[in-house]
Amino acid sequence: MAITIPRNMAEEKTSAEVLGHDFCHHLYYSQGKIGRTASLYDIHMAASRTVRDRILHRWMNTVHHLVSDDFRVVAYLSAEFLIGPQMSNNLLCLGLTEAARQGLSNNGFDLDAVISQEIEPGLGNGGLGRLAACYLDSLASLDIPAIGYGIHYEFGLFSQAIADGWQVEQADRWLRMGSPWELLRPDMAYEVGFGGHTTAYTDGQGRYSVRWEPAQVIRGMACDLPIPGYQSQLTIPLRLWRAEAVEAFDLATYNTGDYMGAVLGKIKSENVTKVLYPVDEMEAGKRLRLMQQFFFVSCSLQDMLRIHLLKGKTPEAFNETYAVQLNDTHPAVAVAELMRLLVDTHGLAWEQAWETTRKAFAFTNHTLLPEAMERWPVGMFGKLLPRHLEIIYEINRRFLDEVRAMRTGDEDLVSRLSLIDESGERYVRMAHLACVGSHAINGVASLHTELLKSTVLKDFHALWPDKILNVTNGVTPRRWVALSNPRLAALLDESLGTEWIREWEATSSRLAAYAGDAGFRARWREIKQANKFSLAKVAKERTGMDIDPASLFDIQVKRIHEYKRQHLNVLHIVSRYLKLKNEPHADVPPRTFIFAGKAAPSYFMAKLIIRLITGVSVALEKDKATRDRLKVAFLPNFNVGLGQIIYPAANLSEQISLAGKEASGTGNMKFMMNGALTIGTLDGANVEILDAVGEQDFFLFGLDAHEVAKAKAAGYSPRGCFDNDPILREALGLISSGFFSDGDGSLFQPLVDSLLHRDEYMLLADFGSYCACQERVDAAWRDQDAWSASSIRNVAGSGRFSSDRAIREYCRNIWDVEPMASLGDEVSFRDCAA
Ligand code: 26V
Repeated sequence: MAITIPRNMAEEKTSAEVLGHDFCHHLYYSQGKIGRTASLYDIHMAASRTVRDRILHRWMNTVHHLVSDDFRVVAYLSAEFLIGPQMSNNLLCLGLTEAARQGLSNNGFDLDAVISQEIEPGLGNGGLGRLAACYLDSLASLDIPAIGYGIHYEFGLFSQAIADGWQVEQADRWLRMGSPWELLRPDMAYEVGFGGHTTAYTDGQGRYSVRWEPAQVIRGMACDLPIPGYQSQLTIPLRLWRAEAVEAFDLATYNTGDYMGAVLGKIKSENVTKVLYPVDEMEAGKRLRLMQQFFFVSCSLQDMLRIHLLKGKTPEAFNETYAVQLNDTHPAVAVAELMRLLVDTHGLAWEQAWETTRKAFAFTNHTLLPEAMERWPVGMFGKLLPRHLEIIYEINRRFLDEVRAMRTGDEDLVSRLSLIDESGERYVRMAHLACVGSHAINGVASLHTELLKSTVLKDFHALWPDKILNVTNGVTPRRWVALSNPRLAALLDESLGTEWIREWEATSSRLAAYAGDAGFRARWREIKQANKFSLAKVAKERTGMDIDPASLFDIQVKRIHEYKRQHLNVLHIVSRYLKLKNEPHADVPPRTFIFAGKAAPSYFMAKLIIRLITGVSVALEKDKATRDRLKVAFLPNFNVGLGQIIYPAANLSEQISLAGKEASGTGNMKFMMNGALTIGTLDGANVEILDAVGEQDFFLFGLDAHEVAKAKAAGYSPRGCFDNDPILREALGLISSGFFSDGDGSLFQPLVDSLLHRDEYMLLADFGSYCACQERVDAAWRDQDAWSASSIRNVAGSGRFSSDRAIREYCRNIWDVEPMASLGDEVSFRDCAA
């Protein structure tokens, strides 16, 4: 007999009493503990499970509709999803924060203590992975049918400690306590082949066919994380694949007496999803990285095809069921894998399969840096994926024939466009594969898209003038305002009404009217002040330093990279220090410079930049005469959770990359939404931030991208800047003297030399302009009322940087998908009986 329980019971149980009761149930039955013996870990697990129960009903319904209804689903393929802490976001989405707080408190527990226990999954390097997470949030909140596909890394990005001023990497064991949010599905698994060889044969109907016999097969198991939308009916699955051995134990080997050998295969298979690669210099020889990419792509496409066929559709109609987005080139091998599945497995003709493939895929490019372009040595690629290499050659042959037909005689063009780089050792160019196999290519900010069209993808743009589009990045106001800045959120509720959380793009501009209201400005300042106190407390806990919330908080947080120019920031700090020493009575408002960010473990210069920041921090702290007016703090282990504390506390946002190098930036948007003013170059989305607020509310400096290109073409040499600027000479001299390195004059020499001899990122060219701009910041800061008004106008102007706007553009211009109409409650707890 079916269980007689009301429909959606799991969802209706939202009162503090029932939440508290169910929490106790999980503590007792899932954790095997009672209140007196429960650790914080137990409480956290039981609380998370209680919340997960409430997500499951929407999730089950979403999945039911995804597999049974006839509409196009977005499949977002990304090697990284940096989703951040889940508990507080899930409570926010479900509207359960206060009930959960009360329910726990009724049992003597504290929600904030539970939240602080959570270990965030660090399954991404930075901007690209976090963007994918913001997009899932928007997809779910806008009721767009979607699924995220990625990799279930056992170790995420390393966690960062600072020892003797240096970065030290530690393994990120995010799963050591288990992950309460995920659902493991051992029965949902696909086999993925590697290596071996191909054989051509003629099939029953006389058609040329190819069979691939891989040498190794690895199984991918689905690990699902639910991504609820804000007050929405939808919960999107984030399906991450974990590698497993097909056979846990090789009996044949075991029988020869080789026990260790018998388990070795299992270990090797599991290695595929062991660890996330930190973006380093792109090293083409990383075979395991290519294995990771193919592994997750193959599992994802097999899963999509299974669901598609389950709907009773034909393989060639795959693109009607899925709009597949390639998040950078990491999943680009999907183009070849879908062709293989359609042609080899499902017997489609090449032309038909190609049409389906191109209609299904679209590709986002996230960088212009030449060293970041993914390419694989042909030899390695062919050994690992022999069938895919054949397919790529065939795609290339047909594509280049088309090119030759359109541009007869231009063999230079042909070799520039080719999927294979044959200028030296041969490489497969993944960006070219993605471009050719997609119906749309997009950049991530206006300037970036224009530079794509005029530089790295110039030839493609000439060939297909309508194919390259711009979709400027966005960030979710749920996590980056509502969750991270509850004080501001309360003021916004009061002044704009609560719909700003769902409609940031349409509502934020209404704030501008309040910039002229003195009472409002005063409250605005109080909120910022309180947020600065919160950050100061965290800084004290994590570094032991006292930072003064009354000082201007000038913050640069992002991956450490020479193109992002954290060392330009440092050069200015050193020049400021020299000014305070040379003119002790100068009227310079107190500032605290805050940095955070990780350096790739093998990126020597980036690590040396961290060492310089910590060296300057220590030296300035020792100087009693200046330390109350000038301070530097480096906060270790920047991640999503720390970002949530940092962005709301910023007065000034440092976005100072060399123009033309930062594709978009998304931290710049998070700062802006939280009322920081930006000091920045005309790079990435800074250009659009400036456009949104106007020059009076933005501190602009430096060369623009055209000037950079011109200066480089003219043979830029940093020497001239050095010779002409006494302040710069003095600042570099102090660094070289060992003043920031306990007297060791050689420590920072590689950094100084690189600036004096090459200065690839043109710090010296922008130094003067940057310092002058920082003086304009000082002047502006002196008028606190005007600063607050500008801060309010920045938040007001940030509407277009909501990821909801970005996702609507993808839906309209690239995916051709629409929000789901209201979902029926097709499945519920009641359906459990067979
Ligand atoms: C990769 C590599 C690898 C080789 C050495 C240097 C290097 C530098 C950067 C990268 C990252 C490439 C992909 C990426 O994360 N891009 C970031 O994507 C964000 C979201 O679109 C965007 O806001 C950032 O500007 C962009 O750097």
